[in-house]
Amino acid sequence: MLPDHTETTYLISTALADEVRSGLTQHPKQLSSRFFYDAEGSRLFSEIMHLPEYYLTRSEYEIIDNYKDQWLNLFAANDRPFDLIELGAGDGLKTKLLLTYFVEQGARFSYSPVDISETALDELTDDLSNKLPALTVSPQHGDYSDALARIAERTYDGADAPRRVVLFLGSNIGNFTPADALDFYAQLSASLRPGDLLLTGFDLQKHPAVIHAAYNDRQGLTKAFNLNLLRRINRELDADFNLAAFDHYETYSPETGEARSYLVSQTKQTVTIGALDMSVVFDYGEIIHTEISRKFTRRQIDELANQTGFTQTHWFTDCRHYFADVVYTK
Ligand code: AVI
Repeated sequence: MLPDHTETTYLISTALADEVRSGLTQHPKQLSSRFFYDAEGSRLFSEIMHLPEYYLTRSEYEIIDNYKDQWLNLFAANDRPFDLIELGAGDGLKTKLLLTYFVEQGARFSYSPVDISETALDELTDDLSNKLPALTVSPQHGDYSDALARIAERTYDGADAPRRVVLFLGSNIGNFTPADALDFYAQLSASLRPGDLLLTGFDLQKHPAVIHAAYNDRQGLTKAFNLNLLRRINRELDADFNLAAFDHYETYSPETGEARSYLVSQTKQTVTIGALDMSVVFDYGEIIHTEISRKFTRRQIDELANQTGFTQTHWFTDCRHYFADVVYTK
């Protein structure tokens, strides 16, 4: 039996059950990083964003701070109101900087953060209602396909209809395989109208050692983040993973631009997953692949737009050229 908490927990547990059943019977074993973000996983990721090695957040913060006025001119061109839809908003650390500036400038816009973590979304919404009470916030709990469906179903009438501006910051796109990224952007493109915008944060290829360190920090927070997936499976699917018997291992290939995270079994062991009535045998050193974080070249970013019906119109980068926020126009 699956634990019966709220309806939401039940739905996610069902998705997690399917993932665990299929992922741990494959060779090599794998689990999707989309299950990292329970309350503890979201908390750990917020801490990762402050790590000295995790340059991504600081680089993108610098871009937003430097170009927020240009972004506002772009989003509100011809004084049109806009709907800002943020996919994977998380704790909104960087977006708050943008929202505060837009509100101060008297911009006419609403904000819809979408996130898979209900805790992160509740905290963000509470914080915004305290700090920016005048802002209209419509949070949406769900994954990216729920968000796509919502975007597609929004209908607007009249000459003053808001333009849609979709934000997909933080290199969340890097957690998709190339095929899934193409598919997702093609669907996004199909649900937007001419003139709508998509702004994506891409982590750029750079010295491999800089990238490798970002996913292998000295404090061990990335390790804890990765291992937390096993803790979640223990809690939600009545499993008995011994976290001390698994290690975190990271690779970065400058040839493919992929950082990959693994959990490694440090011993030969059998794990029982009560809710699935299943046991899983791990050999010495056997891995579970848990995450891909892709790093992009400018050419790949151009191609993604060209192949999915967008036109790339603006490119913003930080002073080290580590990260780029790129605007595609529909
Ligand atoms: C959310 N995502 C963009 C992060 C990344 O960099 O791939 C998740 C992460 N994994 C390990 N550290 C951070």
